[in-house]
Amino acid sequence: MRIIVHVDMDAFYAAVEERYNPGLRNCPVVVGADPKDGRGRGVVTTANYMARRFGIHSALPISHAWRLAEAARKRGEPAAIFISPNFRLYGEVSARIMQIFEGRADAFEEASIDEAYLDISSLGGFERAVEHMMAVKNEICEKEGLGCSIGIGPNKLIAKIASGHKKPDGLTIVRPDEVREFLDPLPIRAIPGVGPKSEAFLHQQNIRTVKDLGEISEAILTEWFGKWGQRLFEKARGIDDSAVSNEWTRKSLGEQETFAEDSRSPSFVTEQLYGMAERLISKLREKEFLGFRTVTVTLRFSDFETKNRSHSVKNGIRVDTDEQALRLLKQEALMLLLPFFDARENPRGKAIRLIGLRLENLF
Ligand code: TTP
Ligand code: MG
Repeated sequence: MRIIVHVDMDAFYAAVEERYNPGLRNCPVVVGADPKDGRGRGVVTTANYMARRFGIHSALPISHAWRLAEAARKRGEPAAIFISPNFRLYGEVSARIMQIFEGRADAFEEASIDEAYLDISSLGGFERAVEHMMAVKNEICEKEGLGCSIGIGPNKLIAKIASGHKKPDGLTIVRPDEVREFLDPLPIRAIPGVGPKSEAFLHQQNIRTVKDLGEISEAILTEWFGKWGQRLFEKARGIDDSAVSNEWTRKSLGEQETFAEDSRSPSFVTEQLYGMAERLISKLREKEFLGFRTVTVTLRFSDFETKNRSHSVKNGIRVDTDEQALRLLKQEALMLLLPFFDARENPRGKAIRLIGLRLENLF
């Protein structure tokens, strides 16, 4: 079982400003361009939660933010304080927080200046994961004086949506058997990658919640969005196999493909896998790697059950000097694939929906 965490710092730039300037505490804080008494150009970078109550948020024109702050002040609210960003400071704080994360996870991925994914699967259960993350949250609060929101789930997609679920200072856990009930009622915009354009288009089709989206066939989504439609189909079901890693491009190289129709044909699936093997070997050579040590085959059945099978070759397979590299890779891949066509890995004879091939431990 995978246990994946997404952490997102609360009102990050504004919170850092508050930390280093105690005079700002309990004040609405807006970080961004100079408002110049309402004539300023540029936008809000971020606002703390007090300022957000006035309707001020990231990307809002600073002149607009200034008017909202003035209106609030006239209603008797505290005056908002506008600050120009100190990016160097935010970068330094971010680097220290990332170090805390890195030391507290099996694998870690810096997703942006104030966001990270942690793979903590080795803890073995969600209760222990929650305790662990509460401790990390406390550590960040004590050492850096900052708050964050945390999502814990079976993959990066669910963890990311969960961390935004209760903000600020939130902790949301979505266990594997709760994914459906968690996702269904959410608006489609909650799915990472669904921006204003896709949202407007889907609204026109009367698709508003993730549940609505889940009822649309993959064929239709592909017709509407091309390849992204396939990802959307999977996201609506809470599926995401991507690994938590800062170096996925360097440490591994892979491809996966969802078939136009589920398949039970060994020759068809093998042919697809061999095609990937050929492309991956060329890519590896293109990128001037010398070789790889581990081969992983990912297989998803028609019911979405997904399995990964890996095999490592002791001294690796070299692609720079070994003419046989492609043949050896095909052999490795086939050994990993074949059990899926018999009782060893597929006793009920399910059809195959997706196949993936990944080369890891590159050198
Ligand atoms: P976010 O995590 O999106 O925002 P946030 O941390 O300020 O607030 P919260 O997570 O509690 O909703 O972005 C992190 C930082 O990135 C943010 O503090 C400022 C910066 N940022 C921009 O520069 N421009 C933007 O449009 C956004 C959204 C953020
Ligand atoms: Mg944030």
